[in-house]
Amino acid sequence: MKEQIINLLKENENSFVSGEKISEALGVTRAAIWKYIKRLKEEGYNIESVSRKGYKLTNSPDRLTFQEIAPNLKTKFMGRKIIYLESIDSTNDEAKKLAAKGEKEGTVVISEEQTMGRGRLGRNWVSPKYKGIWMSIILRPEVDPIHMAKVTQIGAAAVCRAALQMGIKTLIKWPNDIVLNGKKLCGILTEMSAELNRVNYAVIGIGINANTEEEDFQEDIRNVATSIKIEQGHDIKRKELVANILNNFEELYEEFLDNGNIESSIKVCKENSALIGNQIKIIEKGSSVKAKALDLTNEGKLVVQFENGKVEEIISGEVSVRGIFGYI
Ligand code: BT5
Repeated sequence: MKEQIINLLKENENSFVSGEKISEALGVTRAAIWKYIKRLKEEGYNIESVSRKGYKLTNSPDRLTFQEIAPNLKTKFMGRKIIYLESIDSTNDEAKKLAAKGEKEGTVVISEEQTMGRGRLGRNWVSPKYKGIWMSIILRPEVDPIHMAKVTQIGAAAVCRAALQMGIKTLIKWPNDIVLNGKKLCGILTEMSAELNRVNYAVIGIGINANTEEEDFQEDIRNVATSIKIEQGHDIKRKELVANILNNFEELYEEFLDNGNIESSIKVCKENSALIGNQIKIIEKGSSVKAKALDLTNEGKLVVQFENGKVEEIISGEVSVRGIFGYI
């Protein structure tokens, strides 16, 4: 009911809607409406109430609900259902549970905070309340499971393009990071359930430090992590960024559904690469090797040249990449 009331007020944004009209349209008493309005105000909606005139919506909060994201959404199926949570352990875990129970492709789980946000290999992901975008998209691609590592590249390209549409120039640090001014802004975690030749479902988790502040990052990651707010000095509209990401993600993902083709995503990843042309360290299972990053293949593998001159294509798997002197 709360959602219906907000929709009605949004249709008439900046003008009054009488209690009587809401009551007739939605079939609830005026006392009930008043209670819902009170709750909406507590959630951050600015609603003026004037006797005999009714209610006027003057401002909506930057909450990541479907109502708030939908006005900027241009997708057919991505994000057409958003499961909005105040708090959860991990949106990837929640999305996996829902997918296992049959939740459809394109459904997105978003939480205002994660109490056990996860990175790769059981690492921790810091996810403070209302300050970031912590979301997971459920996918059911009819492609061979060998293509699934590419989904992370699609996500990276979608985030990079979406940020650019808001004037934020980021770089993609293969395989799963987006960096802003040399520090980590976003991490991506793709997980799947598959049989030998069939994907049951996959979940792509995207974590973005949108309005996170320096003190939200513990000491140990403060010199590698950043947020849009830290870099730009002001808050950004998270709901707009989410919609932009979903719009871009759907377009790039539809290309992928054609037999795992990620040409457009790779183009974005190459043009905005933080690594190509640079000396890097490739870290796997604790040991580190120096190399030069040369290129990305159409399959999403990183082409590197080791110090002995040998050129190799590496797959994302359990690899981390660092710059020679620092994070990139
Ligand atoms: C990642 O792992 O970068 C993947 C992060 C995915 C997070 C999303 S949020 C929604 C969904 N639900 C989840 O539970 N997860 C996904 P990895 O490459 O392993 O990097 C993890 C490392 O990044 C940590 O060990 C820290 O050093 C650093 N880190 C932790 N929190 C960070 C943050 N908020 N911003 C930047 N760096 C962070």
